[in-house]
Amino acid sequence: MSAADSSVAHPEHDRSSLSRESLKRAFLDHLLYTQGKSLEIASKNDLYQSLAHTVRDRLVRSWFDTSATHQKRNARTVAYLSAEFLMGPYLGNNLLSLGISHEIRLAMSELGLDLDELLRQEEEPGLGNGGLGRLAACFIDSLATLEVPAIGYGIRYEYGIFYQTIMDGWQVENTDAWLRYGNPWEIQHAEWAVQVKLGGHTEQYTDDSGRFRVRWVPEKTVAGVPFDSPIPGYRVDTTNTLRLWRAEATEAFDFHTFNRGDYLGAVNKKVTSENLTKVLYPNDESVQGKELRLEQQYFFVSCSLQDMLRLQQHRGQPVTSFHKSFAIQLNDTHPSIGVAELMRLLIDEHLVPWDRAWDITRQTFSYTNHTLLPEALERWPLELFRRVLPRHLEIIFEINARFLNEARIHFFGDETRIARLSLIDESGERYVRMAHLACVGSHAINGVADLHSELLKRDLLKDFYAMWPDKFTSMTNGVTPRRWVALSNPRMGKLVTRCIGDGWIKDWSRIREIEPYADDAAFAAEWRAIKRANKIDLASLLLRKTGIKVDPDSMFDVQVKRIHEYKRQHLSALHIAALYHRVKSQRNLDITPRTFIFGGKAAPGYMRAKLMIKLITAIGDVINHDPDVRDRIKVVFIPNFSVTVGQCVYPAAELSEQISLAGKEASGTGNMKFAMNGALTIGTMDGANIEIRDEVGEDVFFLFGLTAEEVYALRREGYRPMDFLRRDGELHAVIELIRSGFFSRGDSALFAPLIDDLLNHDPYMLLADYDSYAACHSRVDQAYRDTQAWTRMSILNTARSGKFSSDRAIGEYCDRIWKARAVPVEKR
Ligand code: 6GP
Repeated sequence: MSAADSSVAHPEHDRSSLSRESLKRAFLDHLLYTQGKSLEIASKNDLYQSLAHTVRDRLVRSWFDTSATHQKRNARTVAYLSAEFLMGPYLGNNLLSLGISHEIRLAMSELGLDLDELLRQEEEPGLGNGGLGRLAACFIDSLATLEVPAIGYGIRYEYGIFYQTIMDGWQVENTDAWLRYGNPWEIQHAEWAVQVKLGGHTEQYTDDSGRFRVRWVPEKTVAGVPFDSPIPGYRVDTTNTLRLWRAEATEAFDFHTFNRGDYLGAVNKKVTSENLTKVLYPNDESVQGKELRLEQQYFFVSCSLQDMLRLQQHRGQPVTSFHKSFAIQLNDTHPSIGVAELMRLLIDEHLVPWDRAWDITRQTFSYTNHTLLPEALERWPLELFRRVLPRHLEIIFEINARFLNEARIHFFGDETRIARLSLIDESGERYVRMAHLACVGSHAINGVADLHSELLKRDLLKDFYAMWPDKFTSMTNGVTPRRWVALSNPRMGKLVTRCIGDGWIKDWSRIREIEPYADDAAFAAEWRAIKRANKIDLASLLLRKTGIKVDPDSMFDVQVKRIHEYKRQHLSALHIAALYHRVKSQRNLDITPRTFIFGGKAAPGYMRAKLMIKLITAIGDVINHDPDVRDRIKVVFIPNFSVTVGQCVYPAAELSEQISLAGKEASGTGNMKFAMNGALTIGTMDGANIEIRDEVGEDVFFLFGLTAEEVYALRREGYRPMDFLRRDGELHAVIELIRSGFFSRGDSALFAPLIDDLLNHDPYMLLADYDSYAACHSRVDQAYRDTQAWTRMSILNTARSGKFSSDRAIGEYCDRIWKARAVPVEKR
C-alpha cells in the first residue's frame, strides 16, 4: 500500500465504481471490448491499455462536472500556453489522484497480474525538452489540485523528445514513436477543430459601414484538432484539461490538384500540413530560426485562442470581456505570437477597435522568462516572418509604432535605447524580437527564481524594467509533491504519513512537521533504511540499463539534467578524474566510496555537449575497469533520462549536483526534487539553489564557487583561465591526462576541443571555480563518514523544503498575476 492510500479514498467519488469487484469487471470488459482479447492471450500492452481505460472512465464524470461548473460559473480560467508539456506517465499519477492504487493493486493481483509491471508498460509522452516543459506539467497538476479552472494548451507532437541510447560512449538519437500503441488517456474532439491560416498576403477593403479593414488571404489553411487528456486534482472533484493540438489537412485531398490528375501531388499537400505537429524540436535553450518551428508555434497558439473565443461565446460572454474570462500565461516566448494573434482575431474577425483590443490583450497576457542565455532568445528574420504571417507582421509594426512613441516620451532623446527596445532588431539583418512582443503585450513579466528575476531587471530586460517597473515580479518555481514524492518515493511517503498524517501530499509546507524527528534515532534509522532500499532499486535499474554494477553502500552522487556547458557536467568530470588521479598516486587512499551518476540529453546538433557525454563515459570506462580503484569510484551514465527514470533517481540520491556558473541557471527544478527526497545539495549561488540554501540552512548545504557578482567582476577585469591553473596542481595533471589521450585510447585529438576551450576561453569559468569545488567535495567526503550527522542533515533538508512545492508557486501566480481563485466543482 502506498503512503497516499493510507487514508480513505475521497468520500465523494462514486464508491461503487471504485470497488475492487467493479474495477475488475471494468478491466475485463475493456480487455474484451476495447482490446479484443481474453486474459489468456492478452499482451502486456493489452493489459496496460485496459487498465488505463478503466481508470480514465473513472475520471470522466468529474471531468465533465468540472467543465460544466466552470461554464456555469463563468469562472476566470487560466490558460497555460506552452509548446511543451513533459507529463511523464499518467497511470500511476491518476491512480494516486483518485486514491485507488491499493484497490487496483489488489484487483490486479486477484487476476494474477502485477500492477508494477503494468505501470512499466506505459510509454511516457516526452512532449518536452526538460525544465520548462516539466514545469508546465507540475503547474497543471497544482492548478487542478488547488481547484483552479485551468486549461493547458500545447502541441500533440507525433514524435516527442528523441530516445537516447549510448553507443561506444556517444549519444545516439532514436525516434520516439510514443503513439505506436495508441494513447488511452486522450479523447479526440473533431467537432471542435479549428482552421489556421498560413502564408499568403493581405488586402485592404472597406466594409459595409465604410470602415477601412484588412483581410488575410492565406496561401494555405491547416486544420487543428484538439486531443484532450484529463488532469485530475489530488483527491478533489476538479479534473481540468490538457488540450493538445494536432495538425491535419483541411481536406483529405486538394481537389484542384487532384482533378488535374496529380494524385500524388494532392496527397503530398496533405502530408505537408500534417508535418506541422510531427516532431518536437529537441533544442533546449537555443533556437534555430526554422520556418516550421514558427509555424508550429503559430499553429497551436491560434488554435488555442480560437478555442478560448469559442468557449467565451459558449458561456454567453461578449468578446470584449475576454480578459475577464481568461488569464493567459506565456511559458517563455514560444507562444508569444499570441499577442499579435489575439489582436488579429479581435480587430479583423470580431471588429473590435484597436485601442479596446489592445487593452483586452494586455490585460489577458502575462509572460514568464525561463533563461538568460542569449542563444535562447527567439528572433525571426523579418522576411521569413512576413512569408508565414503577413498579417501579424503588419500588426506587430503597428504595436511597435505605438509602443515606441510611448517609449520616446519616457526616454526623451535617448534613441539608442529606443532602438534597443524596438520589437524589430534593425542592427543588421532585420528580425522580430519575440521577447519584446511578449513584454509589450503582457501586464506581468516574471523570472523563475529571485536571482533570475533580479538579473532580468538588471540585464536582459533592463530597458523594459526602466519603463514599466511595476510589471516585473518574481515567481520561484516549484514541483509537485504528488509525482515527485508520493508517487516516486512511496517508502518515504509512508514513513512521513505515519508520523504526521498524509496532509503533506496536498500541503507540502506541512513537511516541516518532521523536523523534530531529525533527532529521533528510530526515525533516522528508518530514513536511512528507506534511502538504502531506494538505492538498491536504482542500482538494479543501472545494472539493467548499463551493465554496470554499483555498490548501494557507496554514496550516490547524482547530476541529472540537460547536458549543457553552462550546467558544467564537465566540471564534475574533471573532479572525478582528479579523484582517480589521487587514488592512482596513493593506492591506499582513504576516500568515501562513491557512485557518480549522470543522466541527460544533449541537443542533437550541440557537438560540445555530445563531447561532454563522451568525456564522462570515457572517464567512467577507465575508472570502472581499473582494479586499483577497488570499486571506490564508479561512474555511470544512465541512458535516456526522462520523467520515468527521474522517478527512480531522485529518491535514491544522496548528493545533488547543482553546479552551474552563478547567474546562468534561471532556477532549476531538479534541485528541488532532490531536496524533497533528502539529497543534500552541492551547489553554487545560482537560481533556486540560493533559496534552497536559505530555507534548509547553510550548514545543510555544500556551497562553493563564485557568486554572480563575482562572476561579473571577474569578467570585467578580464578573465584569464590560465591564471587559475597552477602548473603543479592536481587540475593541471588531470587536464594533461585527458589531453594526452589517456581516457580515449591514446586519441589525443578527441577531447582537444573541450580542453583547449577551457584553457583559452572557458566562458563558464570552470577553472575559476574548480578549487573551490574540489575542496567542497572533500568536505562532503568527510561529512558522509558521520552517518548519523549525515542522516540528520538529510531529514532537515526534506523537512525544510516546504517552499518548493508547485502548489505554493501556483498560489502566488493566482494571487499576484492571474487573479484566479478556486472554484469547487458541483457534482451533478
Ligand atoms: C529552464 C531553465 O534552464 C531552468 O533553470 C528552469 O528551472 C526551467 O526552465 C523552468 O523554469 N529553461 C528552459 O527549459 C528553456 O528552454 C528557454 O528556456
